[in-house]
Order: sequence, then structure tokens, then C-alpha cells
Amino acid sequence: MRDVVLNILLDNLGHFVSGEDISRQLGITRAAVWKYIKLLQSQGYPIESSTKKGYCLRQVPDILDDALLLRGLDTSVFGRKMEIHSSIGSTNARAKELALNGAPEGTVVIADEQVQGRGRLGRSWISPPGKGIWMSVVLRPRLFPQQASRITIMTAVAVANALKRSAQIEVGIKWPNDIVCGGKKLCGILNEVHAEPQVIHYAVVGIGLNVNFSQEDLPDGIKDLATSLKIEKDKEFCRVDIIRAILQEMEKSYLQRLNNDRFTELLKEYEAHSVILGKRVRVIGIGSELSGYAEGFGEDGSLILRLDDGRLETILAGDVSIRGESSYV
Ligand code: BTX
Repeated sequence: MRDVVLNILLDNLGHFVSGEDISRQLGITRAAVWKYIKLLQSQGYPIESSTKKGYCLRQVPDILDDALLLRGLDTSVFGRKMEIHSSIGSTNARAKELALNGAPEGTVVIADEQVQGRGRLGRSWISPPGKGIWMSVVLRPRLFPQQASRITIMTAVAVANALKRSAQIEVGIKWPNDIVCGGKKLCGILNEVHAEPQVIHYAVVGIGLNVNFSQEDLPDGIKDLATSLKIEKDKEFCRVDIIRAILQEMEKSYLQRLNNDRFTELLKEYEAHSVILGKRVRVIGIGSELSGYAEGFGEDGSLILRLDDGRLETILAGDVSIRGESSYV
């Protein structure tokens, strides 16, 4: 019932609806309507009340609320099952737990804050409350394990397209798993796969997107390397709008372009966003480093590097980091 009251207020955003209208529509008393209004106000919805005019939701607040998120979400698989947490260790860890227990493809875990957010290779991901989108999706792809990097490629393109649509921002992709803007890290993608040699049982793809950090909010360790939508666009964003766009773009790419010949199309889009293609980069692995020109990307999601002696080397995404010759990108 709380969600229905909220939806009536959202349908009339910026306008008053009388308590009587709401109670008539829902078949509940005006006292019950008032109870739901008070609940919504306590949850952070800026609802004005007037004895004469009724109730008015002034603006949509930046709250991670499934009723808000589901409004206008036109996906058939992604986000149809969803968990939203105010605080959690890691959304990837939780999504893996759900996947192991049979959660359907497209199950989404979102948190306002992560206290043990993780990156690749045991690194941590800074995820304070209210500042970003910390989200993971359960996938059950029909891919061979050696094609698993396609999931990162698909997600990166989906995030780039979603950001263009929902935040009017052009971003770049830094192979294998970063979305960058102005040479700084805006978003990281963590693809974790549970597989046997011939089959992927499930994958969990995590997205950490910096949304409403101001420059002062960025902690010392990432101050010079990270950016956010707010820093780039000089305004705050409503995270649910961006989450909705990401889930819609992901579903489109995942269902239509991951498996068949259309993956080539997706790869072309990835290349068009790449900030390393044609550039000289350093590939830093565990205990090794290679330099060369980023020549292209393989159908399995690998990087094709032209070494100084002219040979081509295929680099798998697994354990490497990429740097420009003298900077992060
Ligand atoms: P990565 O290993 O490529 O990047 C991790 C590195 O990025 C850190 O060592 C640090 O230098 C830097 N970093 C940490 N936090 C931030 C931040 N908020 N913004 C910019 N740079 C940062 C990238 O790993 C993959 C990250 C995925 C995060 C998502 S959040 C939802 C899901 N749950 C979870 O635990 N991880 C994923």
C-alpha cells in the first residue's frame, strides 16, 4: 500500500493530491493515508502537506527504493528480482551467495554502502553511503569459460550507453574493466565467474560507479585517480535513474549480443569507446611487464598487443593492469 501511495504522489509530482482522492482511490481511510505519508516522509521523501490541498511530493529524492526503481523499468529479466541493502559487505559476495542458492538470472543486489567493497586481485573498492552505485547482477551465460571476459565487455558498453542516455556524459573504456572520464576512473567492473572447464555455472558482474562524490569527498588514496558524475557534470544525480538505464542497456546487450555473431558488433562499440586502442601502453602482470601498442581486442575479450619487435601478443584480462606510458590512461 505504501508503494501505491508513493506512485500516486509520483504521478502528480510537484502538484497537490487531496487526502480524500487518495483514500477513495485506494479504499482506505484518510487516517491510513496520513500514516503512509508520515512513513514516506520519515524515509526521506519531501512531501508537503496542507489541510486544504492535500499532499505534494516536491521532487524525487536520491533514495535507493525498489518502488522508485521499478517505475518505468521495462526489462524482462534484469532486476525482476532485487535486493536493496542500506549497508552490506560486498554486493558481489551477496550475489554469489544468491547465485549458489539458485537465484534466477538477472537477480540484482544493490547497496547504499559497502564496507568490504572489492576490486580485482584482492584490491578494495571505496563505497561510502549515498555516493555511488554499488550493484551486482547474477548471470547464467551460455559461454565457454574462456569467453568469460565478454561479460566485462558487454557490461562496459552497457554502462557507457546508459551514462550517455541518463547523465548526458560521454565516457571512455579502459580495457579491461574501467570506465573513465577526463583520464580518471569513474567506474570499475568486477566479473567473477564460477565455472568448470567446459561450462560456466554462473557469473556475478559488479559495477561500482562514482555518482555524487564531490572532489573533497574522495579519500586520499584515490583523490588523484578517481572522478564522479557530480565532479564531471557539476550537479547531483538521482541514482535510481542511472541504475534503471544500466539494467535496460545490460539486458539488451546480454540477451541479444553476447553469444552469436552480434558479439562482433558489441566489440566494435567497445573499440569505439576504447581509450587505449592505437596507443602505447604498459601491461603490468604479476611479476612481469610488457610494453607495446594496443592493436585490438579478440572475440574472447583479450587485448591484442603489438610488441616492439613487431610480434603480436594476446593478453587475457585476468591478472593484468594497464597504464599509459606515463600516466593512468
Ligand atoms: P580494480 O581492481 O580495477 O580497481 C581497484 C582500485 O581502484 C583500488 O585499488 C583503488 O586504487 C581504486 N579505487 C577504489 N575505490 C575506488 C572508487 N570508488 N573510485 C575509483 N577508484 C577506486 C575495479 O577493480 C572493480 C571494482 C568493482 C566494484 C563493484 S561495487 C559493486 C560490486 N561489489 C563489490 O564488492 N565490487 C563490485
